[in-house]
Amino acid sequence: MRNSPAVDEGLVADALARLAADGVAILPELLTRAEAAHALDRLWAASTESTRRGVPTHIRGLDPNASNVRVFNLVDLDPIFGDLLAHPTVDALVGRLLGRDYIVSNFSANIARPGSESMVVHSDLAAVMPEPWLAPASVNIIWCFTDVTAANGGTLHLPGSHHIRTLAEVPADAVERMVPFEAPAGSVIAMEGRVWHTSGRNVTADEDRALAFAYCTKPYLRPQWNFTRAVAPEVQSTFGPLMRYRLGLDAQLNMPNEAVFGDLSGS
Ligand SMILES: O=C(O)CCC(=O)C(=O)O
Repeated sequence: MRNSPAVDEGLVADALARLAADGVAILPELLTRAEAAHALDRLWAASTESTRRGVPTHIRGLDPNASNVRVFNLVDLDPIFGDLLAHPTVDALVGRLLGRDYIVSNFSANIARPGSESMVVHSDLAAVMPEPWLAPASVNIIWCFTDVTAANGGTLHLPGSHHIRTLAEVPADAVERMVPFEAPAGSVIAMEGRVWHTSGRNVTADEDRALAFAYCTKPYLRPQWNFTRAVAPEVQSTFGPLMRYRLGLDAQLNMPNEAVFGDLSGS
């Protein structure tokens, strides 16, 4: 992943079209199965380290039971996650959807193990911005480290719900109308922030579903994660100017509006 491939322009254009139409897009197999399996190993190691540091992997109120394993602060725990944030095709996609001055709001994982149940129905934009939700202002870039299926807890989402503007417009039968994501390991699922969704139930006997969620937003939305506080200085120092900007590691925040200031990324 350190030597990432060039931007796949066709994939980006196709994903942007599907995001506009449906609110979701699958970018198949950006990682090989071997790379996805390696990322999964790193995620379990990160989970062990996070637990050792005293951060619980089950958050009461977020998931109904402890079969959902949550891992926070991925950027601090392993360099592989910073590499994923910088993946050229994904970076191009997010930049064209939200503007090149987008920021990373959060990067965490949810491993749905057998027996996991659905969380509360929500949209990710509703978590960081009051209604009305009128335009794309965030996108979740979901890295699939395992195959994702209806049975193993593929995220249930309501296609087209990026057109919902207020809480009052969320249909009462939203959950019944939701469909699961299905994608092979190594894929990225791009889910626009206005899409209403919930985690699926993992009804398999022995299959984990491991997803890492890189939540990206317009630069004026306060991030969910304070990377400056959460990421160790020696890890922060490994990032170049663009990633430092995306993670908000420098003194200035909420300044580089391209329309006013031009391209400040240095690229
Ligand atoms: O794990 C999933 O499928 C969805 C998780 C989610 O929506 C969340 O953590 O906010």
